[in-house]
Amino acid sequence: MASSDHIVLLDFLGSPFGMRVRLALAAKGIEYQIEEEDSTQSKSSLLLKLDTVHKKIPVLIHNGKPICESLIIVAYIDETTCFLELLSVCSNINFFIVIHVYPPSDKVWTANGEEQEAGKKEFIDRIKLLEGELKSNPYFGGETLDFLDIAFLPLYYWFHTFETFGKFSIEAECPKLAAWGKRYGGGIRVRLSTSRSSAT
Ligand SMILES: N[C@@H](CCC(=O)N[C@@H](CS)C(=O)NCC(=O)O)C(=O)O
Repeated sequence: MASSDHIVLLDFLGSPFGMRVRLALAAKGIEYQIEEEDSTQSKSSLLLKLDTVHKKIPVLIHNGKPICESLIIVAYIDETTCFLELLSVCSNINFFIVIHVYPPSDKVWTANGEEQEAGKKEFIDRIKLLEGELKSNPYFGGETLDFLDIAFLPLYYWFHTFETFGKFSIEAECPKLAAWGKRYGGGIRVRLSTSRSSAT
């Protein structure tokens, strides 16, 4: 990606998947415009045109070319820039864990009774795996952040929701992970403006 490139992110505020892309763009220092979808309205014609299969945000538009699926977009950003090799230190096991931690997390706050308890147990088991991967490092990448930091951090902003609905403490279950979230999630500055671009 060159500084003259036209980069637009189709997203809406609060989406953990969109947040992955914002984090990757921020980590690389890439300037971009945001085209905000209104989650309370029907899908925009732009989204329907760009993601004809799943019709989901985020979509990154690089010089008019759409790229869909948050982790594919993060990989694409990494491959087309050279400031920081986010993928180089990411193992397959990390990739597997982060993909499989999202589905049970939904059940913690949307389900009830046995289904919620099962989701909670599964979620805690998986974040414990992540806690193990962190070891005693500040980031999953060691001294610098890597793909797993970016792929997982958006879920950190939901920790309070999971704890409130699931009635448990992530800090008690995974103290290192909670500390990682505070350190990394509290310090990062991601652009959250809602300015509309002229992308069509
Ligand atoms: N696997 C996709 C998931 C994206 C996703 O679920 N996006 C949600 C917003 S958080 C969406 O667009 N939902 C609209 C829908 O399901 O129709 C990714 O990682 O990009």
